[in-house]
Amino acid sequence: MTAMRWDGSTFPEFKPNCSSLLYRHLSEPAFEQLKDKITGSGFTFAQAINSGVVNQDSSIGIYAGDAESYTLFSALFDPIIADYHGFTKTDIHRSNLNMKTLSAPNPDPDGLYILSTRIRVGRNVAEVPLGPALSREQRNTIESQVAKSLCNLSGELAGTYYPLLGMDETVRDQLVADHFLFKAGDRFLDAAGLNRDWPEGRGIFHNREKTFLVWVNEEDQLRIISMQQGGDIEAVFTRLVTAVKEIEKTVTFMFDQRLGYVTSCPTNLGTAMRASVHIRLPKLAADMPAFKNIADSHHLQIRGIHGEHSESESGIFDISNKRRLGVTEVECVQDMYNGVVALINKEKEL
Ligand code: ADP
Ligand code: CIR
Repeated sequence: MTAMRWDGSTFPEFKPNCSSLLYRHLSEPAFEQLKDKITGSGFTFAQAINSGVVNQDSSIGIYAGDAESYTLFSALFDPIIADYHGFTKTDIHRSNLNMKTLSAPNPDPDGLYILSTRIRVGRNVAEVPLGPALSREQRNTIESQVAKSLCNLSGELAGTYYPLLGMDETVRDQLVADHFLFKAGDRFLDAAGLNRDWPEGRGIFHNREKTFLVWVNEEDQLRIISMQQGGDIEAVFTRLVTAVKEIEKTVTFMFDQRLGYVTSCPTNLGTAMRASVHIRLPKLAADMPAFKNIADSHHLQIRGIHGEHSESESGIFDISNKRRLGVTEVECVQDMYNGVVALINKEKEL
C-alpha cells in the first residue's frame, strides 16, 4: 500500500471547507519555524502533518513519530492539544484507576437503549519510535514481544494471538464487522505512514468470549480493549484495569510526566482511554442540535456505528468521552456515564 504524499517544502494548501485542528492552528510563521526540523528517529515535520494535508476532511490531521515530536514540534502540537483536551502548557496529567472512586451503575438495566460497552486504552512500547516512524524490523519485534507477553495471561484474560499475515479474509472481515478488529486501508493512517508493510507485524489477541482484546501495531502499538454486551460499565472498566496491570508486568510503556501515555495521535495522550457505548437513540437522532448540545455539555464525542469516520445506522451511535488528557481514567468513564444518563433521560422525554 503506498501512502499519498505532499513534499513538505511549502505551506500546504487548505480547501475553504477544511476544519481540521491542523488547519486551525498551523500559521505560516509556525510552518517556517518547523518545516526543516527532524527528530532523533528521523521523523520530519512533513511526515507529522501529511495525513491532514492529503486528507482535508481530517478532524485533527497530525501524528507524532516519537515522544520527541511533541517537544520538537510543540509550536503546533501544544495549541492542538489545548484545543482538543483543554490542557495547557502548565497542566500536569493525573491518573486514577481506582474502581471504588467510579460511580457508574448500569444506566440501562432493562437493555432498552445500550447495546454494548467498550473501554480501550492505547499504549506504546518505551525506547522505540511510535508507529509512524517504526522500521519493519522494529514493528515485527514489538509484535513478537507483545504476543509472547499476552499469551502468558491467565484466567478470564487467557487467549490466543492471531497475526493478520495469513489470516483468512472472510475471518478478518467478520471480526471487523462484529466490531472486534480494526479496518484495513484507513486513509488517515495510510498518509501518516501507519500502514507501511501491511499486514505484516499486525494482529489481534483475544480471549474466548472476545471480552478482552488487544490490537497490535495499528495506530498505536497496543490497543487494550475490554468490551461486552449491555451497559455494565463497571465490569468493563474493572476487566480493563486488571488487564493493563497484568500486561505492565512484562511490557514497559512509553510515558511522559506531563503528557501521560504517549500515543501517535494527540487526541489519545494522557489516559489514552476511550470509553464508549453503542446506544440506540432514534428520537434524539431526529433532533441532532439537541443531541449535540447534550453531547458537548458532557464532553462526549458522537461516532457512527463502525467507529471513527463512519455513519450511524438505525439510530445507533457510538458515544464516548472526548477528553483523555488532564483527566483521570475514572473521570473519562464518569464523563461517558454522566452523558449517557443525560442522553437516555432526554430520549425518554421526547
Ligand atoms: P478506537 O476506539 O479504537 O479509537 P474506532 O472508533 O475505529 O477506534 O472503533 C473501533 C471499533 O470498535 C469499531 O468497530 C467500533 O464500532 C467498535 N466499538 C466502539 N465502541 C463500541 C461499543 N461500545 N460496542 C461495540 N463496539 C464498539
Ligand atoms: C483525523 O484527523 O480525522 C484522524 N487522523 C483521526 C483523528 C482522531 N483520532 C483518534 O481519536 N484516535
